Amino acid sequence: MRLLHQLLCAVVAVAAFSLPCHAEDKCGGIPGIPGTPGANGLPGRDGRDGMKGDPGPPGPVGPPNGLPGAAGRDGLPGPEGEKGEPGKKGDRGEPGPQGLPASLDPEVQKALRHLKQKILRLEGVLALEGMITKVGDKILATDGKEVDFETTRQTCQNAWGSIATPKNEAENEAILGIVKERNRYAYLGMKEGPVPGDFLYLDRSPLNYTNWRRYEPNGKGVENCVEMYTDGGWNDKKCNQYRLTICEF
Ligand SMILES: [Ca+2]
Repeated sequence: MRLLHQLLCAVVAVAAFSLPCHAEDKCGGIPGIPGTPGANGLPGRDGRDGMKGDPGPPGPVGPPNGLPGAAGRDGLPGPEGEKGEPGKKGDRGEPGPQGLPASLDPEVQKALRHLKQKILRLEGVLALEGMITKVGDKILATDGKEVDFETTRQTCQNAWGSIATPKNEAENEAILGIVKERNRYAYLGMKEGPVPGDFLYLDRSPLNYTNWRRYEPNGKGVENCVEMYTDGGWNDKKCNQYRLTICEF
């Protein structure tokens, strides 16, 4: 160390010596040997944080049977499940306050008038198109098909009506209008009762209007149904013939 110090001093002396001498300088003798370096200063302040380094490699897989991690977030909702069994019927609630009778309730009356008007308009359209015949409170209609008595009865019932049953001359004429237009006989809503020759309405009540043709009914218990001819007269006939379906509503 000492040797290094001496060497350093010599280098400095030679360097200083070799410097050119300017006019203003006092070029004198050989400069002295520099003193020993001072002690180290105090440590400087910490520098700024450096840039973030790259992420390190993933760590090793932990041992099996390790503790489970925290639960993940909820997934998307799954598809809708099947409809469950209906629940049990609840108890009957308390009755509500009594309202006005419909006949006195102006709102109900207004709604009824409105409905009636609409229905009348619809009936007008259907009558105009020849799809219905109005007679009194009844509406008559045909689907144009010819089937046996039982099918006619069922067809009319399925349409929320019943097989055409004339109970006065006006109704008989109205049914006749359809029979003549289609030029097909039609079964009427009546059948022979337990007594041969005694015909009844389908609710088993006695007929209050008839329009038998001459010498009819003559089936004597064999012709249990009644058909209308194209002159409006009635004939008792077997029930398995194909006749025009005419219903009343
Ligand atoms: Ca007959």
